[in-house]
Amino acid sequence: MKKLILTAAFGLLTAIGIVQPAQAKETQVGSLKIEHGFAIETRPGQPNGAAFVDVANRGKQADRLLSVSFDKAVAERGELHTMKHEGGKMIMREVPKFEIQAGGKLALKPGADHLMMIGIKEPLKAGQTIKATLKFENAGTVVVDLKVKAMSDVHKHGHDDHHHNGQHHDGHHGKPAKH
Ligand SMILES: [Cu+2]
Repeated sequence: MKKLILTAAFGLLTAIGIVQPAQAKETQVGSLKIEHGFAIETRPGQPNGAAFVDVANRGKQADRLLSVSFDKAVAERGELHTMKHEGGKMIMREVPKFEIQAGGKLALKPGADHLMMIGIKEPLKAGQTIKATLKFENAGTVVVDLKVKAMSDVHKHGHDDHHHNGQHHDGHHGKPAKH
């Protein structure tokens, strides 16, 4: 009981912005559990960035992620992106939604489906925590924390990110990538 009260108090303080949790925490909305939210640090002048979350659906009904948005001080807007092989290249495409099957999980990751931050205001720095607003068809709207990770922390997890980041800058988002 005591723990419950403390948790509730902490949640309230977090909601009004007094407590900054050190770790991006998991968030529950309806039958969805959202966790492991992160974004990748950006270089000065880099216009766009990528962010990721895991969404587990413990319900009996499928749900859909319809949109993502960010604090205006962080990024102008957000898009849902997927990666597709086209003519031997990986191309990013905006999609209208991501499906989360009943009992299933949506796992966004570098080189695959991701959240795109368009029009970044200040470079994202590793260690920072930013907020993203996710809008689901059934579960509604929820704000989640995204921990900003260093590029080097993300790259060691797989070779696919390389293509991903290359495409971010060679593709419709502008500048060439430097590695
Ligand atoms: Cu993208």
